[in-house]
Amino acid sequence: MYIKFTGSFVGAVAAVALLCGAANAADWRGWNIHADGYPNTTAMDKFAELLEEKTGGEISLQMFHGGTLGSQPDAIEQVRLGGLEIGNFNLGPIGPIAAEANVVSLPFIFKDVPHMFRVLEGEGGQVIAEGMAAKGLVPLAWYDAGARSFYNGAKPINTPEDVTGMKVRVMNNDLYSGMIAELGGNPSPMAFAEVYQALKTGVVDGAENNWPSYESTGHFEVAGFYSLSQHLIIPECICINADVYNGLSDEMKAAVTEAAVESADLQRELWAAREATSRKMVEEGGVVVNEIADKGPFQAAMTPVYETYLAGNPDLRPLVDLIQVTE
Ligand code: GTR
Repeated sequence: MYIKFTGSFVGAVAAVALLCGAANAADWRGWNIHADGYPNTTAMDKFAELLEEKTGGEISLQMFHGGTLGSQPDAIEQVRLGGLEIGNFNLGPIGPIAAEANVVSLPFIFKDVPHMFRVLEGEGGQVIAEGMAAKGLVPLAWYDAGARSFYNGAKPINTPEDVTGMKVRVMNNDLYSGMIAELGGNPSPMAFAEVYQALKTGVVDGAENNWPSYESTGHFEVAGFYSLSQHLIIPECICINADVYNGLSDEMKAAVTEAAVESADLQRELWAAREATSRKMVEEGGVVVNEIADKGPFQAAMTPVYETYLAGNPDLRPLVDLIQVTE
């Protein structure tokens, strides 16, 4: 068989793999919380396809969607320990493990999604990625998860006082519990899969999430007031077990990263479209969308959350400052 090695690096890898057969093939397993048709699900499937293609079949990835392999905090541990190789994770539940990554969970830290990506693509992203890698999770690429806002069944939220006494589901992260407590509410950390029932049965009064998750989970059916607080803009990653990643040749590392970055490009495109369709869908379903005229009081109430974070991580003040001065 004659194979011409003049193509791209990826072509060369594929050719070498062909010559060697699939003897060294690695079978990876990946975790994702979302349902079929969700941007992340489609993009992770694309990642699996690209991974196989770009490594010439040396690496294959079987994706497990819909959180079938467990809750997000458990899956993060699994990837850190090597029980799973890959996950599409929100940085929220990674924050308690890697303090650098927790910076993105400070309410109102990012002005908007483009600001978040500018930070991630610069020195701030480097610091966050190194902090995560030191804890066993290497981020290969960043996904978009939009902005999170409050929703509940009883009334629109316009001021922090409207949250007073309200039981609000949050992801597992003390910063989020602190955020709700500073607004006068009662935080209720809970797995994503349990939120629908909790809202329906009144175990919680409200929750917070982006448009696509609010819609795809059916939360809008049981909590019909969506108030645009946009208090959190949290990135997501395609994250890989650090030992698995570090054990790859430079060529394989490049192929794996290239597949992740192309998957992220697709995810961000699909995300933009889905945000609009999800919003339209829930509005047609009767959801009352509430613009908050002045988000200032919500932001002002977050000062103690920043102080707690910085008191526990004084060395991360430059990272917070860097994000705040990034245009
Ligand atoms: C979604 C996110 C999930 C999960 C979920 C939650 O927006 O994509 O990874 O973090 O929110 O609220 O638990």
